[in-house]
Amino acid sequence: MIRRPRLPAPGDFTAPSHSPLVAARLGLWLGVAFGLCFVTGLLSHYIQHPPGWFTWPTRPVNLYRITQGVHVLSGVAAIPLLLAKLWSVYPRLFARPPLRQLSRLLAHALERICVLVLVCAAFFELVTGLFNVAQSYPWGFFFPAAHYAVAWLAVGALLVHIAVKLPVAHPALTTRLSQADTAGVVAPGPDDRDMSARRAFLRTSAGVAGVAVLATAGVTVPWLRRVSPLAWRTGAGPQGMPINRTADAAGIVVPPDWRLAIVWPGGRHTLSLAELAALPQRTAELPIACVEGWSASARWTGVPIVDLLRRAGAPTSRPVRISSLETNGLYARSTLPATHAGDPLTLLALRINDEELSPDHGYPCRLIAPSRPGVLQTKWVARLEVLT
Ligand SMILES: Nc1nc2c(c(=O)[nH]1)N[C@H]1C(S)=C(S)[C@@H](COP(=O)(O)O)O[C@H]1N2
Ligand SMILES: [Mo]
Repeated sequence: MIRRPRLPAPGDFTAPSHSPLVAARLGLWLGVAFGLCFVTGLLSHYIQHPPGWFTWPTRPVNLYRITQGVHVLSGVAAIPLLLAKLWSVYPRLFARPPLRQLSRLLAHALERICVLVLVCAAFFELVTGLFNVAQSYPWGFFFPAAHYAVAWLAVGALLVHIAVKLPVAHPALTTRLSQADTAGVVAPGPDDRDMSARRAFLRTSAGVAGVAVLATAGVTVPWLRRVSPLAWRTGAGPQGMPINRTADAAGIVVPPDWRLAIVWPGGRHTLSLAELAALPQRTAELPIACVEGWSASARWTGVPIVDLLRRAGAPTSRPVRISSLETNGLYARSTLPATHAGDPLTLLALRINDEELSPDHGYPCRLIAPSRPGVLQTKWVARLEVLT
């Protein structure tokens, strides 16, 4: 007899990992990872595009290094957790829609659309983020803008999803997975075997997430570098520091009569490199913390921006725009908020690790400020402009 082929139903999938007990726990871990990733990502966005109400502290000097490290690592941890969660719940795809009752059908459809948006947005964020860590942009859109916009989609869909699933997730989370631990007094029954299979699945998922984090963490945690195959950037590069954009790639030609210009409403002052080098210098250990996740620390020596402004007679409690010799790069300019401009550790650096800056690190001088994204540490500086 030939059986008519039929679509499977959720009940046909009998692996113990297809269980709300597993899905809810993975969901909780994913919620934590996504939450950390979203908050740290939002911070990074606001630091680069500050709304009027936003200020970012200059201390500890490694603050941005830490928040951006958390951003990249929580994103990396979310990848295996998301795959495990999808494996756990995919039989639900075959649940029959409740066709009889319009209101239930609508609720079902809305829930499905929300899950679809959530999964697509989450994959988009994790995949584009991973490519960004690898500094590869095999697409036509501008990564930061797209990554930021889709983050809101993901978080909106996530909140709706949590609200809808709470009635299932809450009892699932409060049911212990270890009831079967009767220390071998009675032979384990089928339910006990399911429970230990679920525990093993969860342990494996957490383990894979942990390995993925360790494999990436060396980009930002120096002592993990030896165990991190993905930490290929940190430590490489001239003068012991990685380079994102070389002087050649940026088309930098330093004119022989280069002078730093300091301008403010109603005033202007210029200095040659020799004059800058003759001013009192300050040395500080500060990190470059790239938004892509790699970071590395160096000893920088230069003149605090606040001292330069004071000597020139310019106002010091204002934001300062830093412009470079670069004519058409995305990061040719940056703005120091007033808090950073006034901090004595915000340097116009002339030296790195006791050597003159190499062309790739920003010769003749570069900005280096505490707790600031790498993209805003402008190299090849030509002009400081005090804004009103
Ligand atoms: N003018 C200019 N400054 C720049 C950049 C740039 O492209 N142009 N890249 C920035 C980025 S993305 C980073 S991470 C740091 C890297 O500094 P480094 O090459 O000295 O390590 O420089 C920043 N300064
Ligand atoms: Mo960067």
